[in-house]
Amino acid sequence: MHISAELQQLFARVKRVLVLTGAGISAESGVPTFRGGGNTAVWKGMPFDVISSAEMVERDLPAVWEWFDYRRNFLEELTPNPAHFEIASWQERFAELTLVTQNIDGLHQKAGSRAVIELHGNIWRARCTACGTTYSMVQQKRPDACLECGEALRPDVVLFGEMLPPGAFEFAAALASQCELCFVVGTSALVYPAAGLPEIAKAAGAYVVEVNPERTPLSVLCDEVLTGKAGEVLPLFQ
Ligand code: BJW
Ligand code: ZN
Repeated sequence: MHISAELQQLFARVKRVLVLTGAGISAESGVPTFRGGGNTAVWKGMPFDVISSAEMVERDLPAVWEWFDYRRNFLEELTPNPAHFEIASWQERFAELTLVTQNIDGLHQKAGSRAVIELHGNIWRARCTACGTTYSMVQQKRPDACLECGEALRPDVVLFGEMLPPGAFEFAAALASQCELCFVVGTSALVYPAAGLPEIAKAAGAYVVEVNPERTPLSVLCDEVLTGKAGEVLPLFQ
């Protein structure tokens, strides 16, 4: 693994850094990724883009809950890996560090990252389908129905065909257009609008670095591609 002299110098002097992460950063913690790696998520014969869709919430909410309850159970035992910890340490290193994640697993927060911009929600929260009240499921069960209005609850995550949390992308996009260095870690960069953030950073003049064992559609746009696992590559910046 070779980190260029240019990147090392930038890393030592820049003030504003943005990191976009995807499922690959949690792979070494034991979280299956969505695409590729032979570990593609399937639930009772349904590919994840069928079960994790707005349509399925309408059609069969109990099945959606079964799938998310199963995943929360599985995630409970998992811990952050060196990649999560390295990024958490960057909060102290840079004047402004923005961490934007597509992950819903909460492992960045477990590693000590604060103010994580979660574009696709969080698996540890439920949300009322009618009034939007949210309920934490961290070490507690969700109520059977909304305590405010009695309507059904759903996972507070962004499924295919749904809008991102209001303002989250716009906030991240504004920071992407101001950063000097942008890391794209462990994402297949296929899902939009998240995959648009490095494009915004690049267009605004940032140096864009990808960390991934495989190439992605973003690789050609990147100034540097660090081919390898996040948990092995990121600690090299220490
Ligand atoms: C490692 C590693 C290691 C392995 N170290 N790396 C423009 C064109 C066409 C379509 C659209 C468009 N704009 C929007 C859309 C529609 C859609 C979309 O993007 N579709 C594309 C697939 C084409 N987007 C949406 O629907 C979004 N909403 C939206 O745009 O609202 C406006 C709107 C509404 C209605 C109509 C149209 C527009 C919402 C997207 C929500 C995504 N939700 C999911 C599921 C969450 C719930 C759940 O978990 O079940 O989020 S999908 C899934 O993909 C999940 C992820 O966050 C997301 C991204 O995946 P990610 O993180 O990149 O993971 P993988 O598995 O794909 O890749 C892993 C990578 O890691 C690989 O590259 C490996 O090589 C690598 N890796 N080990 C480092 N150790
Ligand atoms: Zn409600």
